[in-house]
This record gives sequence, C-alpha cells and structure tokens, in this order.
Amino acid sequence: MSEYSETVSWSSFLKSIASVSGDLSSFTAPPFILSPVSLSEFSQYWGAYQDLFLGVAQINKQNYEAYYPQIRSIKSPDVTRMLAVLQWYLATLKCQYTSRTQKGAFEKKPLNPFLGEVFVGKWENNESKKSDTIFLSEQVSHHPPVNAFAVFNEENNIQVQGYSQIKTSFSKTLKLNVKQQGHAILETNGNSFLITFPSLHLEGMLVAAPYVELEDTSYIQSSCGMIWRIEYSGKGYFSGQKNSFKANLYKDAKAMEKNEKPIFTVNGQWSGVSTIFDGNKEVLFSDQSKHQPQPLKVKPIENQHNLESRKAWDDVAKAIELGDMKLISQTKNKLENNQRELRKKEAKEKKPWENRWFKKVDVIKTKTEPDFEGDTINKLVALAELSGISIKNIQSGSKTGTKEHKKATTASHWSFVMDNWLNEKEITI
Ligand code: 0T9
Repeated sequence: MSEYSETVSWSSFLKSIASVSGDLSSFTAPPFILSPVSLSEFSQYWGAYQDLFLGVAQINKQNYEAYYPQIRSIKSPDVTRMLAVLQWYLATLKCQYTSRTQKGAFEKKPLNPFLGEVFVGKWENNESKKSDTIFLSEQVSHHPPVNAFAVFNEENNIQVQGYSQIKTSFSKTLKLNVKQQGHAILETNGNSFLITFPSLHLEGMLVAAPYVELEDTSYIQSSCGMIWRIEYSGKGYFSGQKNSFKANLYKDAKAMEKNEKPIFTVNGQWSGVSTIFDGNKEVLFSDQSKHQPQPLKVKPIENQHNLESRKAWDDVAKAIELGDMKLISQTKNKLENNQRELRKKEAKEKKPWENRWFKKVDVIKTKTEPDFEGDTINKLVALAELSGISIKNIQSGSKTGTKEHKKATTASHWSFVMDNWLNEKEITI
C-alpha cells in the first residue's frame, strides 16, 4: 500500500478507469503515479547485463563445459548456449519488469513516446570502439504505439533486435491486463533465437502501489532446434513467491507438444534465485543478485538531437518531478500539439513520416519475393516454422493452431536496417 491510496485523486482516478475501461493514454492520472521516463527507454534492458549478453557470444566447443561447472549433464555447446540465453533473458526480465519498482517504490505510468522518438546510448567495454555495445530504440508508430530496438556488439558478433506493441485493458476488478505483440531475435555466430513476450498484469492498483506480474507462457526457439517453454505465475502457483517461473528445455517443438521429458527444468524466481534439475538433484542455476546491470551511457541533454527522448521530454519530466499538475499538462500539450501540427503538415504535403532505422516487412508477401531486405526476417520465418509459433500479427507466442491465427490476415514485422544506422548523419551515440 502506498501513502496515496486514500487520496481523493487516486479514488477518482480509479472510478474514471472503472467507468470507461479502455485506452490508458486517455486518462489523466494524478502526478504521483506519473513517471518522468519515456517508454522508449525500456528496451535498453535487453542489453543491461553486458556480462551475460556478451557471454552468450563467447561459448564455443573448447569452453562450453566450463560455463556451468555445477551442472554435470551438459553434452554440447548448443545446450550451454540455451542455458546462457535463458540466464541472460531472465536477467532482462528483472530489469524490464521489477527493478524500476524496487525499494518500496511502485510502477508508474511512463511517458507515451511520440512518433520518431529515439533513445540511444552505449555500453563501453574497453578502449576499442568495436567492442562497445550500441543501443538504439525508435518509436516506429504512435497509433498503436510500437517501439523497435536493436542492441549490437560488432567485436563479439552478437545482436538482439525486436519490437513491442502492447494492448491494455482493465478488468472489472480494476486489474490492468497487458498483452504484447512482437518478438525479439537474438543472433550470434551463426545461431539465432526467437524470443516471444509474456502477458502481464498490474497488481496493487486498489492500494495505489502497482507492480507487474508476468503470466502465461513465452518461448525461446533456437535455430539448433531446441526450445524453452517458460511459464510464469505470481504468488502461490508453482511456489509461494511472486515472480515465479518454470522453464523446460526440449530438444525440439515436437517433443514439447508431446510433453516428452525435458532435457532440463529450471525453477524459481526470475527476479531472484533459480535452480536447475540435473539428473537427480537440484543445483543453483542463477542468482540475479550476483549480476549487476551496467548503466547505459547516454549523451548529456545539451548534446542531444530534438528527437532524442530525454531532450524532447525534458520540460515535462521537470514538471512531473515538481508534481505540478498544471505545468505537466501545459508542457505535455505543447509537445502533443507540435506532433499534431507535424502530422497535418505531412498529410498536406503528402510526405508521410519516414522511420529511421527500422523497416516494416510484410512476411507473407516477401516470402514469395526472394530479394527482400533483412536476413533477420528470414530467420524469423524459419524459427517460427520450427516452433509452431504464428508469424501473424497476433499476441506474441501464439501457436499456429489457434483461432486467432486462423482469423488474422496480416504478418508485418519491424526489422532493423543496419545500413540506415551506418548512414545516420544526425543522431550520434
Ligand atoms: C515493453 C515493459 C512493457 C513495455 C511496459 C504496462 C506498462 C507499459 C508497457 C510491457 C518492455 O519491454 C517491458 C515493462 C513494463 C510495462 C509497463 C508497466 C505499466 O504499468 C505500463 C502501463 C501502461 C501503465 O502505465 C499503467 C499505469 C499505472 C501504473 C497507473 C494507472
């Protein structure tokens, strides 16, 4: 419970939600629940654990047995890589979904990015530029909001890219339910992995202290055939703890569908400790407290481009920090009116906004045109086929057998265009 739970502003906010139930962006929330951080910053967490991220790229035939000395039954570099990918993924979950709300704080409503908003930075690893990890995030659509991102390290030959689009709805009990569309694709040294996104909901709304709990299932399908099925639950299902999960590693999607015995099972809290069942005993798999996220290096606001998130939202962020409702809506309106004017101008001149580093690729159409751009899209199609996961524009991780899959007609996905970044003239890291 937060100190705000009994305030008039919170209860009237809850009432307005209960009566309309719909698009969150249309509500005026009380200032204490507003975050000065834009949603375009959230995808940085894919790279926050540099040790785990780069660690995935370094696995080879010579060293794979040394990665998890406590686990005896690892038989190939592919298995080590699956474990390392899961470990990195779990760490990113912690960053994406809980770190912001620790130490007694709670989830706040992030700023809603505008079309073309970017957020960029890097993780410096040592002297050479090639060994830096670059992070790019771009708001590729405003209605509906879609954020695309890429994290890459040239020297280590590893890259993760993807995009996320969320759909929110309130239940009658004022639970905020969030479904995600999109995916992430990790590529390193000839291996690729399709990562789907879990559904989530916010708990604690009634007491004005919301926090995220993940639910349902997500998958990590590897080009080597193996697949992780990760199931999430809150307090009380697999264990008495919040942020619980259970991940099963299968040799392929067929074995998963048939519920064959998994190669490995990992159990625990994605925000804390998890263990792995090895032969006949449970050993430690991952302890999140042993890994520290590395802060992203971002240019000071003075040196930023107008499209860069922190510069563009600076006035609004300051108003939020002051808790000044009037100033918040003044500064926000200014930004939003500017955006509306821009869209009008573009419509009049018939020059629609052009995305910067990402391109929307129609997978159904391009499948028959072999010369389409973006090798990663080929991988997406291949990995989806291996896993039985739908390639259409429906909830992330839905299977091809579902009604939604049969009903859906489009399959367009955002893909990173490296050349556009290499030719970028205005925005620097
Ligand atoms: C993609 C992530 C996503 C975005 C956020 C639901 C949420 C917006 C989407 C799914 C990232 O990779 C992972 C993490 C957290 C998600 C956010 C948590 C959250 O509360 C917001 C929603 C839209 C709200 O702002 C709810 C407002 C509420 C706190 C007060 C009314």
